[in-house]
Amino acid sequence: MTLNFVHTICPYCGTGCGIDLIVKDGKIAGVEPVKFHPVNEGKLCIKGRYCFEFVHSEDRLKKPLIKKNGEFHETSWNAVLSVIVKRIKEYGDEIGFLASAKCTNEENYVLQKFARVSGTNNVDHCARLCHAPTVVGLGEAFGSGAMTNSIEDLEESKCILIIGSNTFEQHPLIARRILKAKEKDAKIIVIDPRKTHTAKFADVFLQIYPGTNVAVLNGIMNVILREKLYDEEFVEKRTRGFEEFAGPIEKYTPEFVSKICGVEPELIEKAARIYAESEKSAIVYCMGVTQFSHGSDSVKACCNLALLTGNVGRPGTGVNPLRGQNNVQGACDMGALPNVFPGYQKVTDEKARKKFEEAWSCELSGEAGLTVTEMIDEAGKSIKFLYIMGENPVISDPDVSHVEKCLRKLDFLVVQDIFLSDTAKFADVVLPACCWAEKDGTFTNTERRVQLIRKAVEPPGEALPDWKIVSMIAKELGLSGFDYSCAEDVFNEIRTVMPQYAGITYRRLGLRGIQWPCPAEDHPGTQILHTEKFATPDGLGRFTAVEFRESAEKPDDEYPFILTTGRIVFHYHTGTMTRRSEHLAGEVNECFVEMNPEDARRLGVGQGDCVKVKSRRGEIFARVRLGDIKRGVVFIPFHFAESPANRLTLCALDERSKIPELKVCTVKIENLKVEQKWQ
Ligand SMILES: Nc1nc2c(c(=O)[nH]1)N[C@H]1C(S)=C(S)[C@@H](COP(=O)(O)OP(=O)(O)OC[C@H]3O[C@@H](n4cnc5c(=O)[nH]c(N)nc54)[C@H](O)[C@@H]3O)O[C@H]1N2
Ligand SMILES: Nc1nc2c(c(=O)[nH]1)N[C@H]1C(S)=C(S)[C@@H](COP(=O)(O)OP(=O)(O)OC[C@H]3O[C@@H](n4cnc5c(=O)[nH]c(N)nc54)[C@H](O)[C@@H]3O)O[C@H]1N2
Ligand code: SF4
Ligand SMILES: [Mo]
Repeated sequence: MTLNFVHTICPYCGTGCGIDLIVKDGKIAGVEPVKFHPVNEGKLCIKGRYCFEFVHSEDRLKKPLIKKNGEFHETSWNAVLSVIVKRIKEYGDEIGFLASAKCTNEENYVLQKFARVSGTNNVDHCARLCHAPTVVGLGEAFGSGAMTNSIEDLEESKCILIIGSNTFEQHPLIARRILKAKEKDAKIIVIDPRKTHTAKFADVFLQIYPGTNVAVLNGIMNVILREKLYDEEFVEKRTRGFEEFAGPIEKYTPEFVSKICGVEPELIEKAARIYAESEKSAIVYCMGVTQFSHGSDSVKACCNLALLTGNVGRPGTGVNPLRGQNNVQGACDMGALPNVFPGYQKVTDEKARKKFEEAWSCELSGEAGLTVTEMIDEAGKSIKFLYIMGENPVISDPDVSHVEKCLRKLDFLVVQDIFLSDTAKFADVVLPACCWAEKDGTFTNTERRVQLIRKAVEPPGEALPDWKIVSMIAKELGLSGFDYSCAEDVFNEIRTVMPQYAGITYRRLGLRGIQWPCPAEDHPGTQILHTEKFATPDGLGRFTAVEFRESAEKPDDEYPFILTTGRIVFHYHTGTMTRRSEHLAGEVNECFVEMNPEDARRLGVGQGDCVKVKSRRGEIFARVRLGDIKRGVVFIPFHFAESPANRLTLCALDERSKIPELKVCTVKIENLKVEQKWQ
């Protein structure tokens, strides 16, 4: 028997916990948390504990597949490469790419380079459905769209305001730090329509209606201004735009705001005083802030609040968007976005473009490309060929009936995945990729920590690392600059074009990783951003006036409930990985709709009953789960392909960031009375 321990990182959420995979005779037999890891300190959540269970699934993709007469047939790499290359040549720039926050930095770098060198900036990924408003809003206010402080640093805080984040279920090992802060007497404020596991630990809980964050945050700032609880010195020395911002706040009195968000004025006042009067206050936010047609405004309101009270640039403070996917921070850093090259250098900036033209020896387009949702909409029009690496939009995009219709209009669809996902079923060609345990590379977690992942086991069949597949296609097309022999080769190129990563080497990463910016090899990396000045052109933090706007759909007689969607602790997104895990699927394996008990009573339904949930886009079945959720609001997780929440959601976009409003749409609920099986 051979036994090996391979140090790597958990493949699920952006917390980035350090793990050792226990490899017995070439198969993963278990997981141990790394004791001295700076993020998880020897602890794991349940997903981390069982993160290896999908790796050796029988139904992993093992060979390239090609569709003929509606059926997939196994084929060789050579055959499939020549088909893809022939098609790419046919479509010129009518082509789009979806990169992947599940893949490594190296893989995302190679994919976006391939897209750009082939002449298009049509490259984007699931950050569009996630933290695109953070990249825009936090980017404008502070000059950088990344989490300002560190996970460990949260323990220093005296007040943590958690808005739109169910940290205890979605970032459990960050929640652990919040609990440690609470043990040291920090006050916890939670703003959420649901009394989540996170909200149960709150000292003050504001149970608002979905879509009313801007109102409640403006209300809090109204109290802070009125009671002169703000930090005048910070505002004067380190910010600009205060006057323009403060004027419009006047009308957001707690009484006015209370009517919009359904929370007592006294609670808003209480939250305002605790946040402003604590010596160090941190804001933690996630999808309950970003996934709205006004997502960028909510992010800016969070920034305004931190600037107003001088809660930036010190330990225990900051504005901390919790990045979702294991490598969504990295995929953004790598330029898997339509408007920026690696390192957030704008494609429209001539100097930046020249730099990349020189580095990659090619001509580059100076026009921003299309986003995920735009590429899907343009399918069959300006996009004829779509290449999807590690995303599953048929379950994860809003209004999936529309997505399916669009994918059918494509001339050619390539899907590169580890399983035959629901999206792969629409493909003309499916390419088998290695999963995280079968390759080397780096992930960048939510606190900007770049960390090594290491190959632990051999891939199934002929599956290859994503960077290798894309490089093979590029070379087959005759492009130069894709002769990488290993992931480290790619990383060494990344360092030369991205100042934030310039000082990072594989050797330096060791077991703890390094937090960017790290400009030189003797630089230790950066724990806290904006300590002396902001990353804006003039070094000042920028206030922006934001007004409350309503969500795209409002409840009416026909569709009386507000539906909000999200996650549970046991499952991950579209379920391709967690639903193949015996232990995780064993916990929860069917869709539910969380309802207020009083709403359920009026409908005549109870715990466990099967109901039909219907929106203007479609309908699904789910089982009733009673919970502490605002009256008139229901919650459905989007993990279950047989009852996809995204049949119901709509594609109303935030104008600035193009994120869809995944957290608010309206539905009706029908009591099926008789038990119906829907699978
Ligand atoms: N177990 C698990 N963990 C995950 C993931 C997963 O799929 N499963 N996914 C990862 C990813 S990619 C991401 S982005 C994160 C997401 O992590 P979270 O954002 O924490 O998760 P969600 O369930 O999408 O939504 C968070 C909260 O927003 C609340 N909410 C809804 N509407 C509003 C509103 O109008 N205002 C406020 N203040 N709150 C509102 C919801 O009730 C919910 O509690 O999780 C990451 N971690
Ligand atoms: N209604 C609703 N919809 C939502 C959300 C919501 O809150 N509500 N949240 C949104 C958010 S925040 C996000 S981030 C998105 C997530 O949306 P997606 O990224 O589409 O969801 P995942 O299930 O993570 O899909 C990842 C795919 O990559 C595959 N994969 C895993 N590892 C690898 C690998 O190493 N290589 C390759 N090639 N493939 C791999 C998986 O099998 C899976 O098919 O969903 C969004 N959709
Ligand atoms: S908190 Fe996230 S990274 Fe850590 S073990 Fe759980 S899923 Fe994995
Ligand atoms: Mo996400």
